[in-house]
Amino acid sequence: MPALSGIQPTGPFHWGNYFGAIQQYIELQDTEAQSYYFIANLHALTTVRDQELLRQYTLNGAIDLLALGLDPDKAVLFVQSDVPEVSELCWLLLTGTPMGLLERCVSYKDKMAKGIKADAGLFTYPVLQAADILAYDATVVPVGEDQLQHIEVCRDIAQSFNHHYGEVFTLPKGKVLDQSARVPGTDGEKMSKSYGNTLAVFEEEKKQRKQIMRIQTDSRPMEDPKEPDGDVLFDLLKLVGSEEEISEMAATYRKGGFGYGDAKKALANAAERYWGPARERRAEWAAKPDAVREVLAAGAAKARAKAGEVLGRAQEACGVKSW
Ligand code: AQP
Repeated sequence: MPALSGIQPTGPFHWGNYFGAIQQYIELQDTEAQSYYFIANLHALTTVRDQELLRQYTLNGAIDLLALGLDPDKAVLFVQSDVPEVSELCWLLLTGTPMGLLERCVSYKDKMAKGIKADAGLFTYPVLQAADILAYDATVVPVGEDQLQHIEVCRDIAQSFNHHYGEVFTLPKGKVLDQSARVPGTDGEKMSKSYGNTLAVFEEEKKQRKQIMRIQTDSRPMEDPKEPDGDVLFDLLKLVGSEEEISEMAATYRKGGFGYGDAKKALANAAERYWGPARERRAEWAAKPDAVREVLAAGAAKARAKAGEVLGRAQEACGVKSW
């Protein structure tokens, strides 16, 4: 059951990235036959146009994953652009992808609705993503809920290719965690870099505390008892708090008469306890960038070997090889 997932280096990773996806990578590396995780710098090109920044974010993304517990002895960690076979596979898939399939993608439509300028890269993003997944015969794709539709698109593309040319691709399935499939941001919407509502995983303590203190809360009187689930402060506390803290906070919400300021302080304290050790591990990896580059080079070599095999299969099947 090979697992695969990618994450864009478009800025510091946030709680949504971690609890929706990265946490699953760490768990799966101990259970899956082979896991592949990559820094999706080709996808990031649709939003990051500053080459130095993209380089920095790419290396930083790898450092972050290592600090959060990704173990290069158990999982293959690499940078997307180091595996050119995937871009070639993407072209083979693009030629059989109906426009309508991509036009229905919600994440594209959401970005358009928010006034984000679209280019062909953003529009065809799900096809490159399909190539990323199919190139490794991945069966399990750990992601946040926002990506499930893209995995369905990947299955559609693979099925149509298989139907036309024979059984070339393995069909993948998305895997989401019920409790953190859609982590809310500081405004209650889905936490997302492009919405400016993120809490960064490796934020400096004081800054994170300030961001938490500014989280938007509802305007109901503090005296009213409240249902904790669905409240952004409580939902975030459920991710980083201890069991005891969570059940105490739930009881406080239900009783009423408390200040949101206290809930925010409790959340900030729990967050610091949760992220503090990873921040220290991050400093250790950040001090040895060449060791990180070695990990990525070794990962790319393994990834290329597998992607080359699958690309060869696809090329044979559609007649652009052995002519
Ligand atoms: N809020 C979230 N809750 C749960 N999972 C999330 N993911 C992202 N946001 C949430 C998951 O993180 C993985 C990497 O996603 P990505 O490469 O799309 O990362 P991103 O660009 O940082 O995600 P954003 O912030 O949502 O980006 P934009 O604003 O560009 O769309 C994926 O598995 C994703 O599901």
